[in-house]
Amino acid sequence: MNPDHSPSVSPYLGADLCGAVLTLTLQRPEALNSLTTELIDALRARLEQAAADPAVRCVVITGAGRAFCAGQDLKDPAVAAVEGGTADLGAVVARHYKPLMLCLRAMPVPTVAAVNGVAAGAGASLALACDVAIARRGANFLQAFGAIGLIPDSGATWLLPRLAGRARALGMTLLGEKIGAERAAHMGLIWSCVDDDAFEAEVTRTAERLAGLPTRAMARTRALIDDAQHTSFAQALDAEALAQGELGRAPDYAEGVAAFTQKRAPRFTDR
Ligand code: T3D
Repeated sequence: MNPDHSPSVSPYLGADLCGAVLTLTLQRPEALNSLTTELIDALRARLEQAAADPAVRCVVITGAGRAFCAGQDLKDPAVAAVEGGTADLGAVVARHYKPLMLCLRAMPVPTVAAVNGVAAGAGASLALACDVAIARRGANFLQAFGAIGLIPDSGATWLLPRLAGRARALGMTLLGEKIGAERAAHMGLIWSCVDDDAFEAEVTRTAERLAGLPTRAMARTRALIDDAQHTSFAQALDAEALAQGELGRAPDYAEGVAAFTQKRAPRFTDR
């Protein structure tokens, strides 16, 4: 492990750098890794640290124990619904969830959600906001918001229709039924559903493969695909030309072409 990543900013967040892959583990298994405001902020701080560290070329987010993340910790005093309903959830979303999700979507390296178990509420948003989501066959996704009188947040209203379409987004959020990993993969919510005994190896294989790719191009690809959801075809072509111009001047392109012509494996180092 890289010593820079050994001290934890929160006892509830593990950070382990193995090669160029940083694994961040939500560590509140007794509460299904539900998110306190402290844990949300710690996760964002770790992501910011990783974004600035050239040694990190891929980030994996996972959960300890049987759950990935059960969303907001409903017992956290920060969200306590006092009688009369005066909890300021808007402030929690704006001050804690929004910065976390923006940071995650702007990472300069690929992100992987290793969904080891249930991903509910904001926990599902966290998984679905990663670039590649891989789930154990026994995992499931739950839009838990409606059952407690809330709307889907942490980007869920943006992510769900884009990933699965409006009808499925509404079905999932209004009915609030658990979606198993296999169905989630068929719906296009996640990249893949993997048998339990093959899960860890598949996450490692995928993360190491992503870490070996030209990360700057990966991050630009994510941004272009997200932006293209609300631009015209012509605007998308312009944005692609601009990005390709920049990437063509970056060292990874020269390395990629050199490796191809010399029939060797490329060594990408840019970020
Ligand atoms: O600021 C704001 O609040 C707005 C932002 C909201 C974002 C959100 O995420 S809202 C949605 C919050 N999440 C939920 O509503 C999910 C609540 N949890 C569940 O529905 C179920 O726990 C699961 C379906 C996820 C799993 O069910 P199951 O039967 O496998 O486990 P369990 O027995 O319900 O839970 C095990 C323990 O974890 C239990 O504690 P105990 O009784 O053993 O001491 C349970 O209380 C705890 N736990 C589970 N989820 C949460 C939680 N504790 C706090 N907060 C949770 N979200």
